[in-house]
Amino acid sequence: MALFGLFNSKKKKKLDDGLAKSKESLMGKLQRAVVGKSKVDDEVLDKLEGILIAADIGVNTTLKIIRLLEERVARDKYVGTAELNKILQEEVASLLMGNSVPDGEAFSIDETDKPFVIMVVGVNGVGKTTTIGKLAHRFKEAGNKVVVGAADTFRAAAIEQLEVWAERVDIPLVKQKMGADPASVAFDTLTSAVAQKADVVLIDTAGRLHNKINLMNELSKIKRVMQKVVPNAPQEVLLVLDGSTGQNAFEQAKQFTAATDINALAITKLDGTAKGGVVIGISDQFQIPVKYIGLGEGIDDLQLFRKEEFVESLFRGE
Ligand SMILES: Nc1nc2c(ncn2[C@@H]2O[C@H](COP(=O)(O)OP(=O)(O)OP(=O)(O)O)[C@@H](O)[C@H]2O)c(=O)[nH]1
Ligand SMILES: [Mg+2]
Repeated sequence: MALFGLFNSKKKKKLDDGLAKSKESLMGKLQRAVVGKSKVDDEVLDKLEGILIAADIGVNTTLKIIRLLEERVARDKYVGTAELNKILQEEVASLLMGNSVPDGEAFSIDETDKPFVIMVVGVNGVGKTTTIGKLAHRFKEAGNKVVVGAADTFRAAAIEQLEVWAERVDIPLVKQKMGADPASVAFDTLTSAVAQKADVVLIDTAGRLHNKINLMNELSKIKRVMQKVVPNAPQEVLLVLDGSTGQNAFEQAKQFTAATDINALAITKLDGTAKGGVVIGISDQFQIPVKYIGLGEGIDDLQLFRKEEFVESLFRGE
């Protein structure tokens, strides 16, 4: 139990440290908004609206939050500004969809669903390859046999980068030459995974095709070809978004989810940005769950997204 506690407090510290900039910016503004005010009134809520929008939470989600707070103020008659942080935490957490899965469950694969294939997609530079490295590590630590496939054949460096991660995690990688057909690499990877009785397969894809139609066609082709080997693959299509781009990440989520069957989201680079609020907007506005968050470039810098912890870390007043 002690070890478990230590592990959890380390994780919490990583989350708090990662979100520090977002929190500082938010808290500073919140404090200024309530200076000289003892009660949450229309004027405070009006300022809060501007603050939440500026924190990249997005207009629609911000309006929902303000409405919840208005209801709360009307219900409780008197809400002191000292309680604002706490109430904000409660209302934002209540807004977000989905339940958090325990780490143990999140990284264990159902016997009947092996190999579990995760195809990782997203525009260039968002953190796909890094997220694959971190995920491979988590799945391996949970006792799974993991294989990665270098289906981003667009540039040699992309294959090499994934190779570095595969070596670091100590798992097999399937690749072909630069410029090879990505669908063919994915096919080889699944064939090899089945032969090795692998539990989890992670497929890296390119983000930089000439245009969106080409990219979407290529992703469909990779899927179709994988299904020749594993009929229900890919069980997960993970869209990676760069959280530090704020509303741009939101736009990418919109475009990708409209064009492909995405069923999980990862939001990276939340460390060192003040735009962490974007996770709340994305989590609220899309039916697809935010599953993972990236809090750094290192192998241990990936966490499952837990809404209560996240909201607490962002809004907790010191
Ligand atoms: N600070 C920080 N950096 C990250 C995180 N995730 C990825 N990066 C960095 O972002 C840069 C791009 O990451 P990649 O994993 O190469 O992104 P990609 O989507 O595979 O990029 P392409 O293959 O070029 O499309 C690298 O320098 C990573 O180290 C994160 O959570 N935090
Ligand atoms: Mg990459």
